[in-house]
Amino acid sequence: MESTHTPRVFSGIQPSGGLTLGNYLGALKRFAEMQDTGIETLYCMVDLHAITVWQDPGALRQQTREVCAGFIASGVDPERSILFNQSQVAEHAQLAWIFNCVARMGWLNRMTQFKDKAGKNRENASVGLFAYPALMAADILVYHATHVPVGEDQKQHLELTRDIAAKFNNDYGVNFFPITEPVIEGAATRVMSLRDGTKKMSKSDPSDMSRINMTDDADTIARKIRKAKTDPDPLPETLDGLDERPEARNLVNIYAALSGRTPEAVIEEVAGQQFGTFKPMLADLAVDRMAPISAEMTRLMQDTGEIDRILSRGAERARTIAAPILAQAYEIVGMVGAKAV
Ligand code: AQP
Repeated sequence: MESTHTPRVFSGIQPSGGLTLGNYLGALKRFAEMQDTGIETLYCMVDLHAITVWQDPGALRQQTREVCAGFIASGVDPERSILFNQSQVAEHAQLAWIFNCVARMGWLNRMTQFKDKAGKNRENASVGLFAYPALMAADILVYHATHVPVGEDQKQHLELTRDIAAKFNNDYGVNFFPITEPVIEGAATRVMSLRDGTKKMSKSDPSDMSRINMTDDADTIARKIRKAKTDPDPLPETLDGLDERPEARNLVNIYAALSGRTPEAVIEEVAGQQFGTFKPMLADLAVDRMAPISAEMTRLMQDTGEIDRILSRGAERARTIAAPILAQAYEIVGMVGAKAV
């Protein structure tokens, strides 16, 4: 079913730790670019998602503010975009309950992120971790968002969001929720670990050397790239030559995304080079792009009062969109007293 809703962009990031280069290239950089498309943009620190695994309360507060600083330092403008943390807009959790009742156990059982994160000890995982995708659907659909920029790892959750919207519309005989489009674009939709090219770069990886943190200084960024795992061969003539070389492929993709070029264009330039030549080039580029962002985050974090004010202003703006949509959803479902506007 084609959506007839006005285009609106929504996306979020969990404040479950420090931001990584993966978050920057797969999400933040693209969030900033989407502000220039003329479509309304809403961006969220999804703190309710973060507590699906244990978070120390003090650390969670600090991380939420730091992720907010990361958004702004990456070019998300809190005037042009609505920037806020999820828990300040209660409508997300309220709609999530309805979606818990729309989504089927079988659908959630298929989610690979739950399997990965719960690991072998499924019985001990929180109910929230299992129900996570229904809350994510609510985050998006409580704004009738039509476009969601994300990294490759979120594709399955977005398909579930579409299934939930379609089932709700079908069950209640309405065309109320849009069928959201995932926007997964660019050279770095899946940035891989610097220690293992088959694993996603992740803020919760136990090895700090596996990732570039957005708060790393220039020396640390350069050192991590110098030490990144590679193989002994020179870079090939074409991208096909990287098929069985995940670590090399990852570094080429990162270079492409940071320089705003395609991986094809990069491989043409660097064909035949040894990593001894390519890694310093990549390190220079990464430092050039990332160090100013890190410095800006440090500056912004000196005034957490201002960050808190930005978040509550954003939440107020977000609520003006979410409240009437939630009220209409309640009305459709049959809740007495729901005041649809
Ligand atoms: N490695 C990555 N490459 C490309 N995009 C990525 N994203 C995350 N890692 C990469 C994108 O960043 C957005 C926010 O993701 P998130 O932090 O909310 O959740 P996540 O995908 O679970 O990220 P992490 O770093 O792996 O967090 P933890 O370790 O807490 O689970 C999403 O758009 C995501 O695709």
